[in-house]
Amino acid sequence: GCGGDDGDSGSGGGDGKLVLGFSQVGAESGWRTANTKSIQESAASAGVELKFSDAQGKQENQIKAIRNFITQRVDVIAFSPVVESGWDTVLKEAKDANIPVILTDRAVDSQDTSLYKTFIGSDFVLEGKKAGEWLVKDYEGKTDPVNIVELQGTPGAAPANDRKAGFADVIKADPKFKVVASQTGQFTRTDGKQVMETFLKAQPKIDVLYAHNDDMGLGAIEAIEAAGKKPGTDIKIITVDAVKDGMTALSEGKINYIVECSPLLGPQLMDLAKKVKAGETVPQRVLTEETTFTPEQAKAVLAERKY
Ligand code: GZL
Repeated sequence: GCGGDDGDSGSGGGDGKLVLGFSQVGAESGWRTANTKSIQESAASAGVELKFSDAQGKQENQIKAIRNFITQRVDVIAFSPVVESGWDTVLKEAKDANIPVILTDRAVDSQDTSLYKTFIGSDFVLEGKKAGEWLVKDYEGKTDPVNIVELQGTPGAAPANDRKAGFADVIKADPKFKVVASQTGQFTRTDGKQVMETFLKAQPKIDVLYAHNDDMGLGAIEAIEAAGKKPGTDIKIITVDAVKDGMTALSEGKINYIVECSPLLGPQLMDLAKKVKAGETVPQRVLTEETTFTPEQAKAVLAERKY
């Protein structure tokens, strides 16, 4: 706090810096580590004092971190909710403490949108639709059954729920598409590999893998190659994120299509935090810019990719 003993000097760091408490999901994927790097680097260059907490994928750790930020009277709280549900109580505590909250990356299912000032992140349903649209186009004019296996993200997480829904909504247009197996791979390479091994044993014929992120797709590629099959040829693969390792596999033709999900939310987060602290109105929803990639497009941009 400042020199004069005016009791609780209210929010703000000693030197008037904006103090931002951030609760991160964990470090489960290449996307997550790139997202953390973006937030930490942006805070430093924006002169924001960042209190950063890693929840190791547990909601109770995020709730604890948010309560700590309230006790420390940070200026703004931001977090990426590991799952959609169960946030109303702690968000009401932040509101009662008059500390504004910003959602990043993933959404919450709270009906009361006064519990947070803004949500900056991707449209995950659209990402799922883009994945489905590529598949529909790739199999245009064909009539044989297309057996799809799906590696879902973390159960209850917005990207897992929405990428599944968007994809299903598009492929339902043609009954030749059948999701013959769908299971969580927790957004990690390890689990993606293990679940793909069980799919390969259980399914007589797999034509396509739809993985909700690159990391699970990369784990699945190891299982597919260990089974003596060619990823991208014997089994077509669609993933989401477009992190460096995913884009490398795409450029090699081991993945056929990647829907980008940008982790570079740091700069906009710092800008929004400053506006919120200054009491300026901010948009309720800030959508991230992102595109899609084919192998040819991946080859063209691989060298310049930031993450
Ligand atoms: C999406 C993000 C997801 C990524 C995964 O915005 O929440 O979590 O797609 C990450 O790679 O684990």
